[in-house]
Amino acid sequence: MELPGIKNINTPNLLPKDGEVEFNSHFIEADHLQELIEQTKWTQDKMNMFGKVVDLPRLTAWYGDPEASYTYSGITNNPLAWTPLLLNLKKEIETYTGSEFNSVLLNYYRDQSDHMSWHNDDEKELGHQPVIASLSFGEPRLFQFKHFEDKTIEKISVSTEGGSLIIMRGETQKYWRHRIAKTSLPMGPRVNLTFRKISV
Ligand SMILES: O=C(O)CCC(=O)C(=O)O
Ligand SMILES: [Mn+2]
Repeated sequence: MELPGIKNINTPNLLPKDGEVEFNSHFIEADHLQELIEQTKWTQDKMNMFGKVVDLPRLTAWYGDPEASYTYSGITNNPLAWTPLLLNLKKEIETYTGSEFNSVLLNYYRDQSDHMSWHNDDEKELGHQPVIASLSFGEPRLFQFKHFEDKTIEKISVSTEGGSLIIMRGETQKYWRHRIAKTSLPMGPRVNLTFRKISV
């Protein structure tokens, strides 16, 4: 299912320059939404917003190899041990991408008000030109890219249907920010898995 006004096209590169974002709208047939909601040890993290401590607008969890600890928005995460499902999904994505991952950040967007603001994943633990593979289950949400400097380029939008995969490579994190936009359309749950390789 696509969001109104968005026509998804499978493409080796969504970006016109300065990075690579591969989009595959039907990477996986199986729907693991309920399993992931129920089996994941979700955490409600906090963030600092204009001097106030508030809840992050989504739930998160971090799984991976024991040594793959990671600092994200000022929070240090020690990974939980891989579940069989997460390990299987990791292997499928490794085979498809030809890249290796040692951890996964899970994001649980409970409804339309959960979101993720503009950011780039350029933490030093991810290394130079990281490959980040982002797999989605559940409701489609608007995933957008915005160039850091070149204001003549319009935002690029895809809808992350259940089973779709976005792979960010090359200079993407250096030149582009991305987000999951808030929406006024009523939305059910969505779970997203971003596979990463943390240097240890
Ligand atoms: O939920 C998504 O698709 C995006 C997740 C993301 O950008 C992140 O975890 O850094
Ligand atoms: Mn990100």
